[in-house]
Amino acid sequence: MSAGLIERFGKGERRAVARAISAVENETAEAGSIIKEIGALLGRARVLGITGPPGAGKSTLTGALIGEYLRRGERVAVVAVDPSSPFSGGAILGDRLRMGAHQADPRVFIRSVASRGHLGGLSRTAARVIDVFDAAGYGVVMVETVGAGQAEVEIGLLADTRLVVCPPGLGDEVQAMKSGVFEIADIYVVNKADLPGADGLERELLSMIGLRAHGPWTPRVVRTVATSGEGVASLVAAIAAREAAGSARAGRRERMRRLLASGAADWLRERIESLRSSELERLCDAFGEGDLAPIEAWRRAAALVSGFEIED
Ligand SMILES: Nc1nc2c(ncn2[C@@H]2O[C@H](COP(=O)(O)OP(=O)(O)O)[C@@H](O)[C@H]2O)c(=O)[nH]1
Ligand SMILES: [Mg+2]
Repeated sequence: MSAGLIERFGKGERRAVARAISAVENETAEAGSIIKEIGALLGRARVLGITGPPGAGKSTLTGALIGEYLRRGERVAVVAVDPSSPFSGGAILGDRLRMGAHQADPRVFIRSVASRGHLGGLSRTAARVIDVFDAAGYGVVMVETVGAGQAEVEIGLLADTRLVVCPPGLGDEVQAMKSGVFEIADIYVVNKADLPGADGLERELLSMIGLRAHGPWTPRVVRTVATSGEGVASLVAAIAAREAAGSARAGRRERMRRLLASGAADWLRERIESLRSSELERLCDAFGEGDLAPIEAWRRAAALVSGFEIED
């Protein structure tokens, strides 16, 4: 199948795209050659992460964003990460209906990925699926995940721009948003802005943003009514501003860097926690006594368990 894959991608053959996705998702024998073959085509897509509590309107908003990007001449792919069992397609079916208006459009590709069965590997699988869409010429790839779990943290690593969708009326949940994965937001979307409480929520989010230190990008708040499309053009403008600010420009290599950093950190933690060696015990003691600067202790621990001397 991989013979002529690039050609078939070029012709917009959906079956070739679907088959390549299944191969990388299931890590079949041909996955490796597909990944190699598409290597030269990568790095053009912008990846949007869309997360938020169930019922926030993520799928409706994703559908509205698809429409807006199509109007701007883009081809759009969606990766819907279903948190429920891979055997119950209900949630996926509902989401497909909500994005349904675009389902038949040849410039749109919607794909569901089960989050179960990929323990610890969801981000890697999703990264490969994103690569296939990228190679196939989808300029915008949206990844929808639900809730505030590990999946969101992992997907957050993959997205160039992270949207957190929050509807009014959550009350205490806004407090919860102040910690945890909601801190990954580049743009807060106050969806269901047609409902009471949107003003208050927007003010709360703005003051929350004002209280925190930021890097080069200060998160924005955008109000939308996904069901009518109101505010969706402004949201796309905010996403474009974020992309133009350079914070998201590094694209795929930055995604890979974040994935590497996250995987390496997990690997190091596991090794340091499990290794029993007298040298490491001495290091723990010295660290506990305050004899070592933290950074020096970290460097030594990393060097000890990885077996390599770490250069300055
Ligand atoms: N009033 C109102 N309802 C909305 C809006 N956006 C989505 N909904 C409704 O909220 C419900 C959940 O939407 P859905 O997109 O499935 O949310 P998800 O679980 O976050 O993907 C559906 O009944 C939508 O029609 C909005 O802006 N205003
Ligand atoms: Mg949904």
